Amino acid sequence: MTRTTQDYINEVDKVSAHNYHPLPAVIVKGEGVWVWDVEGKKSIDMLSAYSALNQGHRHPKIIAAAKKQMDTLTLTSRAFHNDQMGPFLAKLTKLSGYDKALPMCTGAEAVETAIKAARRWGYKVKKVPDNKAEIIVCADNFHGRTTTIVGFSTDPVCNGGFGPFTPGFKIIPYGDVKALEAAITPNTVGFMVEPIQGEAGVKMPPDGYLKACYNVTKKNNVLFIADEIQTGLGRTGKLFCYQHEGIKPEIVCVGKALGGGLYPVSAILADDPVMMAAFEWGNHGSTFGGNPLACAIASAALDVIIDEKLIDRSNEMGEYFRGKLRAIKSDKIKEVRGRGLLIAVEMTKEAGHARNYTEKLVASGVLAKETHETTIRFAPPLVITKKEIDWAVERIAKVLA
Ligand code: IF1
Repeated sequence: MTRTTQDYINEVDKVSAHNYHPLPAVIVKGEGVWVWDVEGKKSIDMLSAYSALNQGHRHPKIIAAAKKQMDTLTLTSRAFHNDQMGPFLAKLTKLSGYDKALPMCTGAEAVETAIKAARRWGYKVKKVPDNKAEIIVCADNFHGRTTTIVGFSTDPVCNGGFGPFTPGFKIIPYGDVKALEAAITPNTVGFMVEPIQGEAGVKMPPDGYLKACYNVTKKNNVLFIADEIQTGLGRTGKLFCYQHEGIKPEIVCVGKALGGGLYPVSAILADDPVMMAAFEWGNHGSTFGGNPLACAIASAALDVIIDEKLIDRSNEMGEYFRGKLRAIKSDKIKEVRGRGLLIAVEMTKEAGHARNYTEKLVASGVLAKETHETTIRFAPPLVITKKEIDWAVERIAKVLA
């Protein structure tokens, strides 16, 4: 007997921890912006695995690179060198304009690496007294799920019952430069921020915020740490979202789309004065970080972003998509906002919970995800075409009208 969507969901409910509440689509195949579910239904992917699929599902060049590497060498650990890590990091650092990169696997690991780097730099270079380093973060942040990271989350869903937490973090409101200025002490080593807050609901700070914060950190000898794990690699119409404000953070966290939709690959980027002060032989690493398969995949993932001009596409298609969404006549829509192809439709409070709409969207063939009560996020692969956007908007309009 063929198994239905509900059969799969029932099975997962039985054997998986109940740590997630997925929308009811059981996906079996993906290609470009399209996915097919277990019942053969075709849908357009408007979430892109939270921006990890910027290059689309199973991009042929990335798949080819992965297959080639799988037939050659997959894992050495950092106990030995491999021939893929150097070329990949050379490409990544050249593209981003940083001296060095440190490869890890998940976004949370990159954030943890950035925290370690900032602290070590603080003790060695800024001469902060031992164990006194402070890092400033923003309310409503999302930087990952490790105990240290959820410890400075302001979302009780993320950290409730998981304490005690790592000390050394201060939380200030997002979008408030004065609050940053006031929170800095002689022991502050870093300010970590998402250029646009993804999970908070594609929350965009006031124009000039990043630049003003950057200037404050430079005045006070504090490292600016940009979490570009979601906003980076073309998602917002620049390679990195911070480039919209012409700054150069001391540390950048990248992940998600660096793995080309295939494999978890993350990294931090920094120039020598930070990276060389922070790390020395043996004080950081992982079994899988920088493995040859990851590096071959990530290298191809970067090539696709550049060769297919996905950064420009993100800008162009984002503008087109937002225009189409704004043209939907519905008194339930409060606002359409975003940058590049990181887009949110904010519903009115009266419209009811956004989950009601994402469930209907999924039923109509548009995979999108709500964040919190009133926001629907649309973040398709950057390879999306106008025709595919039109296909989606036709359905979105029906659901949101
Ligand atoms: C989940 C959210 C998105 C991130 C930023 C670090 C990480 C993430 C800015 C950690 C991860 C993911 C994780 C996933 C859901 C998702 C998410 F809704 F939770 F916030 F994208 F919007 N920095 N974001 O967005 O990267 O360790 O996961 O590789 O945890 O439920 P990771």
